[in-house]
Amino acid sequence: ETQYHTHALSPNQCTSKVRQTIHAPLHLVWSVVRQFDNPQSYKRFVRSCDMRSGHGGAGSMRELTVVSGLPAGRSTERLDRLDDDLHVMVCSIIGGDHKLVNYKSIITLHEDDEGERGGGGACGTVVIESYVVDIPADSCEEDTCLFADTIIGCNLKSLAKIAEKMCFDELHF
Ligand code: A8S
Repeated sequence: ETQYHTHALSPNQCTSKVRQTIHAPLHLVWSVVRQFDNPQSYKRFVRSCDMRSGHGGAGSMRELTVVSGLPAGRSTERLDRLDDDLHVMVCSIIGGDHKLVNYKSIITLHEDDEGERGGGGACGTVVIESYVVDIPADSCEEDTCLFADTIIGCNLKSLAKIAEKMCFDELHF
């Protein structure tokens, strides 16, 4: 679980990790996460996503516009790696009008057999998202990580809700 989440840090950078358990099978969760060209399906702070190059494979670039009320308007992001076998996705933020400079995130999915209820088989997924980012000159490590952790926490909670609904719908309809 931890092998992809060990980052080399420069002195002015910080890193953190957010973990979310989802009561839905890995393939369902991955089907949502892997769509680089459709982040707004679960990231509620994203207003729109325009592809600048590629169609969602490694090397693709997207430009996001963010919903109002946040200290940012847009973000330019690149998909560095998408591994459908290992369930690893690596993205870099390469531009925008926000304070997350040199941001790089890694998201991995893992089958969760703990908490498995008798008979039903494994139906759980653990999502781990970690990142590295520069600490702005006018900020500190604690505030920078709190800001990013809060956004990622919201994203992963929303992802859980959507995947759990997909799982429920698959079983009942
Ligand atoms: C992600 C993670 C983050 C996104 C941040 C941290 C962002 O989209 C928002 C506000 C900002 O100030 C920065 O996986 C930025 O989306 C919601 C525009 C990059």
